[in-house]
This record gives sequence, structure tokens and C-alpha cells, in this order.
Amino acid sequence: MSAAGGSIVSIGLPGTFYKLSAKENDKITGMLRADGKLRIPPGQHVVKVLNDMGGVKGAGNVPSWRLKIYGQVERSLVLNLDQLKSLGRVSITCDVHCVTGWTLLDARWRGIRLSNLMTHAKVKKYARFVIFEAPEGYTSNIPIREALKENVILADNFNGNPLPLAHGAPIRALVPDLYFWKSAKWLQGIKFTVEDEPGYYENAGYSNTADPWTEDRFL
Ligand SMILES: Nc1nc2c(c(=O)[nH]1)N[C@H]1C(S)=C(S)[C@@H](COP(=O)(O)O)O[C@H]1N2
Ligand SMILES: [Mo]
Repeated sequence: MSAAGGSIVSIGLPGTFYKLSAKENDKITGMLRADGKLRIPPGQHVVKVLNDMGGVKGAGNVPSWRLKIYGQVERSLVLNLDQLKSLGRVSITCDVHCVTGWTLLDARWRGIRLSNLMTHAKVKKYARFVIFEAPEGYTSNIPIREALKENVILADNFNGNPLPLAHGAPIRALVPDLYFWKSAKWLQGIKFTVEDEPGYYENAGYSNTADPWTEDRFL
């Protein structure tokens, strides 16, 4: 499969996958992150561009876009894009890992920290899960402890440009340390719950916990 300058790998999903050469990949394999985890989780290979993995799109950055925050919160919110951004934006650089096997290193994102929004909405102490809601019933679920991590944001900007429609404009969830299906594109709502609510992929045979470092891919 390897060729000079990288090989092209099709995995039966939209897009073409420009893989690093084996030599380039080897250089990174074995490197550790600041938290001691492997830079490339087991069974993953590095790609050079963020692939468009499809999904049912929202309307993009239109004036009528709103984000609804509800469930186990003291203060339910319906925010437009300016209101959401006015909570304060951060820049993060992170790696993302798709369960189909690709890893994109050093992706640069800007957005609003989910923990910041949670403070603003006064999430109740007994809430345990966050449910991301997207068009046509696509949802994904993460535990509150994951949601509170500094690298979990609602992203509006990717590599210095407004988030493209294909990647979830105007806002997508970004949960870098779980498989990428948890990072719901075209975000419309965030619901806080006591009980877990497995989402689209979690109900389709994928793992609920989705930890790339234990290859926690399937149920
Ligand atoms: N709303 C929505 N979000 C989604 C999906 C989807 O189908 N719909 N696919 C998920 C999957 S499986 C992956 S791997 C990533 C892909 O994001 P990308 O297309 O920006 O690479 O988005 C996730 N978020
Ligand atoms: Mo995916």
C-alpha cells in the first residue's frame, strides 16, 4: 500500500485518504503526549487532511441558527452565534481520531469551551451526561467528566478559517480524546441528563465509551 509521498487508502466512506508514508508514520509512532498517552493510538494511521465524513447537514451559518441548552440546568438558554461567541473563545491544537482508522495531528480549532457554557447555564450537580443534538436526530453522548476537559469545545473555526459546512458550520462539538463520531457536526442542541442516552453510532454497534487508546471501537 505504500508509495512515495504517501499512499491513497479508501475505506468505503466519502473522501480520499492521503496517508503518511510508512517512514513518516514510524517517526511519530512511539511518541508520547504530555499526558503520557501514545501520540498515535493503536490501530490508527496518520492522514494529512481532515476528511469529510458526511452526515445530514444543517443549514450552515444562517441568521436563524440557534443553539438550545436545556435539560438538567438552572438556566435554559437559546443562543445565537454572536451570543455564544461572546462567552469567550479559546484556541486549541489537538489530534482527532476517527474510528475508521485515521488520525489527524495538530488540527487547530477555535471555539467556546463547553465547561464555560456549562457554568453559564448552571448545570445541576446531579447531571451526569451531555447529549449533543444535530439535524435529523443525529445525537452523541459523553459523560460530564469528559465534557469538563479543557480541550472540549464548541468549534466555529478550523485551521484559521470559519468551520466549513461539510465539517459542521456554524458550530460543531469537538471532543478530541474520544473517537470522532462523538464530535457532532451542525450542532443544534445540548441536553444535560441524569441517565445516559446512547446516540446514533452508539445505537448502531459502536462503543458507548469510545476510548481510542484502548481501541474501544465496538460494543
Ligand atoms: N451531525 C453529525 N455529526 C457527525 C457525524 C454525522 O453523521 N452527523 N459523523 C460523525 C463521524 S462518524 C465523524 S468521524 C466525524 C467526522 O467529521 P468530519 O467530517 O469533519 O471529518 O463527525 C461526526 N459527527
Ligand atoms: Mo466516523
